[in-house]
Amino acid sequence: MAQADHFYVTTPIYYVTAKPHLGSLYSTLLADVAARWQKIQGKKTFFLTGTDEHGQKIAQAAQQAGKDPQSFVDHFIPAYQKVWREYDIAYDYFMRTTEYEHVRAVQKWITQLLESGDIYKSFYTGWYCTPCETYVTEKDEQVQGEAHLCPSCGRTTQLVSEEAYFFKLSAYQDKLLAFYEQHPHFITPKERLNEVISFVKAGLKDLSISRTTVSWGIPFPGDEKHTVYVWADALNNYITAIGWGQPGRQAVFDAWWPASLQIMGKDIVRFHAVYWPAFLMAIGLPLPKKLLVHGWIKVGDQKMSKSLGNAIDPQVLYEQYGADAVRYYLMRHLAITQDSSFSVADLEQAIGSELANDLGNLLNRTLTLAEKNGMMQVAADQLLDGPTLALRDECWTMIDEYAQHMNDSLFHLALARLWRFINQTNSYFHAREPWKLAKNDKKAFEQTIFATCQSLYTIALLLWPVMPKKMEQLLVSLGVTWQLPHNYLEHLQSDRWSHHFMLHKSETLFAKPEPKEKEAAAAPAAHEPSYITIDDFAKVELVVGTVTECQLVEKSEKLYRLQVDFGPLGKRQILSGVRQSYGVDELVGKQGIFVLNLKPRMMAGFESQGMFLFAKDETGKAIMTTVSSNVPNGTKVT
Ligand code: ME8
Repeated sequence: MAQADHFYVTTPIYYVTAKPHLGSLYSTLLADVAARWQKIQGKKTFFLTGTDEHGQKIAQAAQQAGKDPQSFVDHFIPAYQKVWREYDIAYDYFMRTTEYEHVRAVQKWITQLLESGDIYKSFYTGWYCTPCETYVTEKDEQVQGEAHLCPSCGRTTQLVSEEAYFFKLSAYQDKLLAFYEQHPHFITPKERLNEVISFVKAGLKDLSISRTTVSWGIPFPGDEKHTVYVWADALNNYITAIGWGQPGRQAVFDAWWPASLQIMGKDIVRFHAVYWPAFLMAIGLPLPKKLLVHGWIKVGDQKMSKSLGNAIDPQVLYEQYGADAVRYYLMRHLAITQDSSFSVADLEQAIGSELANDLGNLLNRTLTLAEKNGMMQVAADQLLDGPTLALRDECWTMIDEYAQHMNDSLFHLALARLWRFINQTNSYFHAREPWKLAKNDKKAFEQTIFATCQSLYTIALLLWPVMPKKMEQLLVSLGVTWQLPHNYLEHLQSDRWSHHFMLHKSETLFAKPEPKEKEAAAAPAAHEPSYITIDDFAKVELVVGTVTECQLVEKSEKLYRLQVDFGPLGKRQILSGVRQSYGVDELVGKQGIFVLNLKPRMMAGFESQGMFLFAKDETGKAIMTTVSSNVPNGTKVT
C-alpha cells in the first residue's frame, strides 16, 4: 500500500500521431498543479505522463507519413517534451509504451492472467472503430443505411472477425458495482460515476484483448500471431512505470501504488473506470483512489482534437503570452468538470484584468509606495487596527476555503475564491489611501504596507502550484526565499502574520497584452479573434428600443415575435429565440439594445427587422442587454 506521505498522479498517455495540442496540455497541466499542490504540503510526489505508441491508429498514421512506426513515434517525442518543459510541467517520468520494461511487464501481466483463467482464447466478430481503437458494442451501435458508425467519433466502423484472447470482464461486474458503492468519491464529478454505474449494470461482456489484424503492438506471450490490444497495453503503463512486474523494483512500486489521482478527459472514462479497475482486481492490486474526469476544450461548438484538425498549438500561446499566464487561464477559466470554449479574447482579458491589474498592480503599487517612503524593510506589526484585523480574518478564511477546493481538485473554484481575496486586499489598500497616510500618519502607513505584503505573501504561496515562476518572482520582491520540501500550507494555516519583508523592486509581473497589427495577422494559427477597426464597428447600428408587444411564434419552440419602439426611428418587428429564458410578460416594457441595420430575414414565416442582443450565462440562460437607466427610445449605443 502506498505510503501516506506519497502522492502519485497520472495523465492519459497520448497517441503520438501529431504534436501535443491544448487539450493534451490541459490534462497534463491539471496533473502538474495537483502534484505541486501536494508538494507545498510537504508530500513526496510522483507525476507520470507519456505517450501511447502502439496500435492500428499509429501504424496507419506512420504508413501515411511513409515511415516505420517506431521512427514515426520517435519523431514526435521531442515536441512533447519541449512543450512540457516550456510550460514547467514537472513530471517525474515520461512513459513510452514501446520501452522494453513496459513491454516485458505487460507480457507478464498477460501470462499471469492466462494462468489464473482470467484470459482465455475464443473468436470475436464485431464492428471496430480504428481511430478510437475500440469495438462498438451492440448497445451503442449507430446504423445509417449500410454503414455502422462509431458512437464516439461518428466515423464508419469495419466488421472484423478474428480469433482473439478475451479478458473475463463479465466476472468483475458485481465486484465493480460493490466497489463503486463502497467508494462514492471514486470519480469526480459524481455524474460520471453514475454513468459508469449504469453502464456496468447494463451488463459487461468479456473483452477482446488481442488482435491478429494489427502487427504494431506488443507480441502476445506464447502466441505470436496475436498482439496485445492497445488499451490493455496502455492502461498498464500506470503500474509498469513505477516498477510492477520488474525485477528489483517491488519496493518502489509498493511505495507509490495505488495512484492517488488519475486524470483524464471524459472520452476515456469507461476505459479507466471499468476496464482498468477490473484489470487490477484480476492481479490482486488495490484500485486508484480517485479519477478526475474533465470536460473538453472546444473551439466553437466542436471538441478540439488532432483528428478534427482544429487543434490549438500551445507553443504559439506560450510564445505570445508566456507559460504562467496560459497556465492561469486554463486553470481558472475552464471549469474542470464541464466543456469550455477556448478563446484568445478571454485569455487576453484575464491577463489584462486579473493578472496585470488585480495582482500585478497591487504588488507594483505597494513596492513603489514603500520605496518612495524609504520603507524597503517591513517589520511585522503586532497592534493591528480594525480594518487590518478584518483583512487578516479574510485571509485566514480564504486559506481554508482555497485548500478545500484544491483538495477536491476543483482548481477553478479555488482560484475564483483566491481572487476574491486579492480584490479584498485591493479594496483595503485603496480605502486606506496609503499615499496620504505616508504624509500624516506614518504608523497607519506602515501597517498598510505590512498587511498588503502579508496578503501578497499568502497569495504567492497558494498560487505557486498554478504559476510557479511568477510566484517565485513575486516572493523574491518580498525578500522571501522559496524552498521545497516544506509544508507551506501548514505554515500559512498557523501563521500569525508575523513576517518581516525585505522589499526589492522587480520587473513588472504581468504585462497587459497589447494587440498589435502583426500579432493579429498571426491570428488564424492560434485561433485568435480577427480584430475589426473602429470604422468596421461604426457600421453596426446599435440602438436602444422598448419592447411593446411579445407574441409566441407557432411554428417554433424558441422564437418570440416582438414589436419594438425606436422612438423617432419608428417601430420594428424583431424575432428573438429566447423563449426558454424569458416568459412573454417578462420582456414587454423593457428597454434593450438592438442591432437595427442587420439585413431583414424571414424566420418561421415572419420577417425579422433587426436583432435583440442577449448574453448567455453559464447555464445557457439568455440574459437581455439593457441600459442602466432609461434613455429615449432610438438612442444610439456608441
Ligand atoms: O485517448 N479537451 O489518447 P489521446 C480536453 N492514448 N482534453 C482533451 C481534448 C480536448 N479537446 N482532446 C484531448 C488516448 N484531450 C489514449 C489514452 S491512457 C491509458 C490512453 C486529452 O491522445 C484528454 O485527457 O486521444 C483526453 O482524455 C486525452 O487527451 C486523449 O488523448
